[in-house]
Amino acid sequence: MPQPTVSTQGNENPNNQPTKNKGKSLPSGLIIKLGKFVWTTLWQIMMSKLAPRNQSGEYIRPSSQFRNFISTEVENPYQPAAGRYTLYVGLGCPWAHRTLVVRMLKGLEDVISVVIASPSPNQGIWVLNQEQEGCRSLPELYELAEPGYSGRCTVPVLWDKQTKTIVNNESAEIIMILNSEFNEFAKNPLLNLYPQELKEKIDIWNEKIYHAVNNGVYRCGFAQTQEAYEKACDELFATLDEIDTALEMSRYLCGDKVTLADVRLFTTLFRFDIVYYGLFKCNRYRIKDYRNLGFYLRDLYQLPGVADTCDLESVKRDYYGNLFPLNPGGIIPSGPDLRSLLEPHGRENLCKDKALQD
Ligand SMILES: N[C@@H](CCC(=O)N[C@@H](CS)C(=O)NCC(=O)O)C(=O)O
Repeated sequence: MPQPTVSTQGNENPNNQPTKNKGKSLPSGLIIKLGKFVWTTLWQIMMSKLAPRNQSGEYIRPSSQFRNFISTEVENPYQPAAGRYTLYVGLGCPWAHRTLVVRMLKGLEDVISVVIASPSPNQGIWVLNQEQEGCRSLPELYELAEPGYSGRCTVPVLWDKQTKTIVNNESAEIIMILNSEFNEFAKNPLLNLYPQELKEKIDIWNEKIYHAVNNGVYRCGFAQTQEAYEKACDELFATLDEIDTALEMSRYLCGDKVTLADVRLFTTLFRFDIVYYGLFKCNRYRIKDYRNLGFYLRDLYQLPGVADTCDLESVKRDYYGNLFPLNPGGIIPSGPDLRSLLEPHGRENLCKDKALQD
């Protein structure tokens, strides 16, 4: 392939001889020391804004501030209705992704609208792809909902167009609302992702998986000391081992039916080999290296409509392109190839096969 010609004008050193003006440049040891000092100081300042930490350097995720529910209870100002509520999401965000998956599985695409936000690399905020309610960014929307709001402006947001406010900005609760409160309008009202008889099991998995996996990958990536990173990493991979073992006997986490526990795990697993393995240093194993997790991920990816909620390019762009302190050069990797997610997973008859063997 022809190489572009690079002008050497004013910088000629045709024989690659050592230059004579060596004495004029700073000694390289000093440059390295200075560079490290400046960069480490800046890194610490930027990380403290990006990722609140405790004294040990462990990432502490702030809790969500808007925690109302939609229901038919008479007193509740937030009644279920078609066309009244909007989900604000970022396609890279695993928490927002959960809400898109449940909206899709329940068949709520015509009932709850979606507005997409994208991270603005220089401002560190989510900007809306189109103006909504007179707002161009998520901080403006939060300000409209609660004047003077000073917390973090995160996606997902479940927005009420009628009262112009945020009903809820906690994905774990939004998916429960979507699962149970819109059945009157849903295409799949009979699908219950949080059935009474499995609640206890689902809650146990959720708690474990939130701490060690969903938030665990962030605890690895946003750790600000070696010890904090190692602790998070040990917990993450111990839990992935435990899940992998459980999936040997069971098609989904709680048996042969998909539940909210699977949805919550899915959006982290989908991003794992793409971003967490490299950018967040979760690199002991990839999901595809496990005996069962890789096929389980395929199984969930192939559920009707789920692949349409997955946007590989946005995931790569939002993480590698915007988490500046973790990837200052901003280079977005070219892989991985995700075509294998569409290949057979072979888990259809797992519960039945195991039952026959026992
Ligand atoms: N606990 C929240 C977490 C949401 C969250 O942290 N979203 C990230 C995007 S992946 C965000 O919007 N961060 C912006 C910020 O923290 O300023 C949930 O599950 O809904």
